[in-house]
Amino acid sequence: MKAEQRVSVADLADISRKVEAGERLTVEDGLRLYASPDIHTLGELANRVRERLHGRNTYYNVNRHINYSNYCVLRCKFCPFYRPYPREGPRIGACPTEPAASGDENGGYELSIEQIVQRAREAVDRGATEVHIVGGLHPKLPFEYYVDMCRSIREACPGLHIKAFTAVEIIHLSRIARPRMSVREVLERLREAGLGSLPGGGAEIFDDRVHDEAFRGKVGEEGWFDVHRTAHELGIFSNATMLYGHVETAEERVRHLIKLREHQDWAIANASARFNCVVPLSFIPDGSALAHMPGPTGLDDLRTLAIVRVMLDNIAHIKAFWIMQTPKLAQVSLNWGVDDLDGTVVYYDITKREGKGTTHQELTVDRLRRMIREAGGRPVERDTLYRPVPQTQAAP
Ligand code: V47
Repeated sequence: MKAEQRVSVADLADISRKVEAGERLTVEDGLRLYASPDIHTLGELANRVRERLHGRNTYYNVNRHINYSNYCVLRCKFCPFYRPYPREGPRIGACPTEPAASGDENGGYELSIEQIVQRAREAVDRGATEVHIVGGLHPKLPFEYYVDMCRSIREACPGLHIKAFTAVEIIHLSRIARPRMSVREVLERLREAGLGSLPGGGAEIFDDRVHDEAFRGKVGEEGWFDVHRTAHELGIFSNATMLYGHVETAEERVRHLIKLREHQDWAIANASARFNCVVPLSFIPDGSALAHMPGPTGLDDLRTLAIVRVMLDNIAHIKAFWIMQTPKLAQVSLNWGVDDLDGTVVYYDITKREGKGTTHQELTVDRLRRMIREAGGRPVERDTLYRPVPQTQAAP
């Protein structure tokens, strides 16, 4: 992404004054922050907002990501995860990366409910408070599979929070349910079965040009907000994401953020739930149809996390998902506006920065706490709804 024009340090004085006074930043302010070489002033501004909200508290969670299947009817150019559904159907043991699952030689797989529950049980045994479950838009699995998934996890692990299904998956479920269901009905059925909240995935960049270039065919802005609006009306909390560093411009990023801010204003005034956090996702080109692109640099990552913090004055938490930003940069970002790290993770199939062959990607609690302390933060284990989790033993 190009910074269209350079802005000098002195030029940020009026933006600093606005942030100090708690005033809202405009699209133009966001663009000037993107164009400024003064990453330090930007970091200070973002930290001022972060400290006003959270002091030095820095949140992390003990969680487990479960990706139930990578079969998907979509072909998003940025996504390295999807696989076409095989004509002859998946076979047990055929997928090299998930040999225990039904799959195929191309790396496609789908997990059974028993396998998902087993992973949830393992997570609880290791202290997890949350499972984060998402997958591709599977062409064959019936609606009952998803309801069964939530119900079976809740029965096996009653205290575990189920954060599952992006807005795009929820719309897919409303289309495959027989008889067809509205988004509201889908959310109500899933909540009855144990769903606790929605993750923020699938938002990408809210812009028609970017949509047509990078994820044509996928539910766009209107559908994404419709699902989150309905969830918030029903009292279901959710998160929001922005996938940055592919074909979008700085202005498209800033306008995306303003749309999230406008929705949050509406939710605070009219609904019983809202966005808990924003998760800026740094594009990883490897293995995607955009593999020729460089992806964001470290400075672009830091700048974006900080800009998200100062633009979104009404969303409590900014989360660095270290899988995307790397643990090292995620740690640095704790002094550039970020107050939350996701998480222990353990396994993640959608993207991987380094090393092939295994989807094991884990940070231990000790390591997360050490990263936070070294950055001058006070580590706080939180649950999905950002309530502190009582510590059973003296944590380091
Ligand atoms: O929706 C796909 C993105 C998302 C790539 O809500 C990619 O707490 C980078 O939404 N490079 C899934 N990103 C992840 C997600 C998420 C992660 C952690 C926490 C939360 C939360 C949500 O990953 C997808 C898509 O936007 N994605 N491909 C890629 N190559």
